[in-house]
Amino acid sequence: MPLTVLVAVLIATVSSDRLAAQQRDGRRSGALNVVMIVVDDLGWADLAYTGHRFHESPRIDQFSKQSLSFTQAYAAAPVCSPTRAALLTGKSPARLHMTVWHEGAVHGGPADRPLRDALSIANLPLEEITIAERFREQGYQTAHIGKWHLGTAAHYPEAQGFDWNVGGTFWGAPATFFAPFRGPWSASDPEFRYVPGLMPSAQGAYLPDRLTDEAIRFLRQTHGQPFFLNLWFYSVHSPIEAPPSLVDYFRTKPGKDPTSDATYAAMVARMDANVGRVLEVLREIEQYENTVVMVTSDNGGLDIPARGITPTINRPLRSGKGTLYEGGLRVPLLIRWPGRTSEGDTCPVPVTSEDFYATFAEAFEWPSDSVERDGISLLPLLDRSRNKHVSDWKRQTLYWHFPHYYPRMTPASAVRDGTWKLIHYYEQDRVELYDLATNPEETNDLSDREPERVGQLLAKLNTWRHLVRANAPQPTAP
Ligand SMILES: [Ca+2]
Repeated sequence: MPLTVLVAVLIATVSSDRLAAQQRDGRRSGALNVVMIVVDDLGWADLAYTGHRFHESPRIDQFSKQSLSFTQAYAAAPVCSPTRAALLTGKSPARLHMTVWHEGAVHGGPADRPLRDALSIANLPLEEITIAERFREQGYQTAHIGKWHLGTAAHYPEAQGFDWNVGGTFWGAPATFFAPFRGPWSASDPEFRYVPGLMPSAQGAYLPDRLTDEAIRFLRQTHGQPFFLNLWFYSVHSPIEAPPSLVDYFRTKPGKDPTSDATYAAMVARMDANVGRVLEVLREIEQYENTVVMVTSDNGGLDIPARGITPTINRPLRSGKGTLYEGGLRVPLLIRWPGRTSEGDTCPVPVTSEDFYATFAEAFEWPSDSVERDGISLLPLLDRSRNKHVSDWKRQTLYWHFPHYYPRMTPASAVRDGTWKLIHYYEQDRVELYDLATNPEETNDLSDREPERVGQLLAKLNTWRHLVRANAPQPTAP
């Protein structure tokens, strides 16, 4: 072997040995842990700190006082799977061609409407680079706990960078929130669902409690090695179920608003208590000051009946899950990043779940690659010295693509540019235009009065759809 090659090999060996040693030793200097908590279907106004007057969320409210609260955070999509895929990859659902939830992609949309749903993939491709894979490359222990909903078994969390998977399957919801967490989904869809990895559980144990038990078990065995915990609660998605004593508490709680549901309120409260348990354990293992903690949701609150219960309303925002109105897209987002965010701070800049990959990539110095992604790093907004000065924030435009039917919704895309938002409906090629600065409720369609602005925004939307090669719905064959 020529000497130069030998030297190169030795250097490479030493470097990889050093990396391996660092990984064995555990914590590299300054390596922060990351805990990402996603609450399924949690609405923008569902928490006390975001203004709900009946629900109780003392632990997350307290956490909001220690973190940076984004007041205009958006989900990448108005339904589950696409937002989750965007969150893990930094790509928009349109670019991923994953624009509807898993079962919706498998079964396709309704056949009796003017359009057929656009094609959507049902499984997050293994070639996609996830944040878990990046963390693991850096020697992190990685755990996914809870809802996954990103593909069949070959695409489960274990295939996307997670050492642990408790509870993650291709289903978007459990048959029941009570142990043994299994059974047929419904009379019309008798598929037998289950939540793996939680047995034994006491009869009647409640799912978010058990998932949190497992998250805590993971945290306690990290022993100083950096970790990424992806805790994706099945709460507060349907079936709307909660421990009876807690439901009774809310049923008899004074001041109950007729639009509030006691069982849903109990679901929110118990999820909140479990978020509190995770934060307590982080303190107990002396990692709270060394851990980035995020709390968010994957889409707006469900404001239509599920098994006879209407879980929530997103007022003053319009509509809810499955639509491109603000109620379907806006979500709570809290980030506590030791050394960056300030306690109790708020940030009004619009951000999206597509931004998390780029944020971690910058903060943790992940290797650059040639992958085209959509999000941008939120670090300038997090840094305490700069988050009051967002005038240098360059991004003005956000896009959504939901070319599918959903109750109250026909296939559509949307663009937000500054404070203006245009929604384009494929049926009848129709648009709506709102000024969110003066009308965040989206009740005053200005498209007839602002034809020039409509033209500009539609051109932007069309350019973007072309750029990401978005799949469009097609006319139903005669
Ligand atoms: Ca969801």
